[in-house]
Amino acid sequence: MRWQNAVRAVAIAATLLVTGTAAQAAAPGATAPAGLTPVAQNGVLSVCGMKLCNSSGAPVQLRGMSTHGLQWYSQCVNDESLDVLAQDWQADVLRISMYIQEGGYEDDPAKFTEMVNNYVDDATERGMYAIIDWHMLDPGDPNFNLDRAKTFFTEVAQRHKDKPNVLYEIANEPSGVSWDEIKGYAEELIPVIREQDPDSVVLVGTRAWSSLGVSEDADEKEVVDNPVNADNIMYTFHFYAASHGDEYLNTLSRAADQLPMFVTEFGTQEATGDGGNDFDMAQRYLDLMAEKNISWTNWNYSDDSRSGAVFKEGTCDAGPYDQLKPAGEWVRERVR
Ligand code: IDC
Repeated sequence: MRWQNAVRAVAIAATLLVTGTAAQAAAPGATAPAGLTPVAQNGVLSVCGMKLCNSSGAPVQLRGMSTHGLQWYSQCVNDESLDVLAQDWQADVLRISMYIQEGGYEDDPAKFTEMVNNYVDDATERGMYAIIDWHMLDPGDPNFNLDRAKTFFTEVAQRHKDKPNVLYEIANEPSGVSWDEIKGYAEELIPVIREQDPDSVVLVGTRAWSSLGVSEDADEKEVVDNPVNADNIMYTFHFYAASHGDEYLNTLSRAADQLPMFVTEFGTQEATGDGGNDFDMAQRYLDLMAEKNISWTNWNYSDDSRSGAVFKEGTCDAGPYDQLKPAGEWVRERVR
């Protein structure tokens, strides 16, 4: 097996070498020069104004997929399925979704940290960006997991600080908690990450399941008026097209002119991740995100029975990874 490790090391070195020349990155949105991966093309990302920009300072829109919870569907995230995501889907980014509760990180921190680290390496080898998603969900107050988050992010940021392609998402979906509490959490945790990795982009969840407050009768103003005190950060917005209509779409549209926004989760179906697809509404969101250069990852890259899991049930038993549900067909076309 030692030669395989050697091959792997050479592959990583090659990726980094190409990335090193990313100062001459091609215009974003333009077709990538043959053979250049998204990371080789764009290098280290940073927030410039309200946008995400590449190492030459030009706005980029990343498009890709989120895994399902690693405690349930890591069998869907393997060498073969990641090759499909990188090469066939031509995804720019993989969101690595690590739940904290529900059988996730809190039960076995070492195991889940190792899993995340390996998936970051897998994305890196394929020239994709990697979002490390701290998938807190219930309880909805991110401060509940603050100590765990400090431990975890210290470890992963130390491990990946020299890579050009890692983004840190510090709170998937806060709920039942004020923006002040979320902001306080972010201002405690971000310096912990920056101490290890000073220049990576950090993504901050917003109130009410990352709806910018809309699902709890607030809106983007509370963030605009009282932003997190940190540089190089973006705020997240999540939507499920069959549940979240114009009020949500308009909020995202307004917010994107005043705040750096990243949609780290969306579905074409209901907020349960299941039910019928509303492709018309989903397309309106995609058009808006294209127009405003809002990056996105779709939920989710698994073969769960729900309509929002891209693969047909049983796909991950043995592949191949071309057995897509309707939502999978639709989103693959749009990632490409
Ligand atoms: C869903 C999963 C489902 C799981 C449930 C509770 O698909 O298997 O039982 O979470 O953990 C979100 C969340 C995301 C949800 C998804 C669909 O971030 O964890 O996944 N969703 O309901 N926000 C809005 C929708």
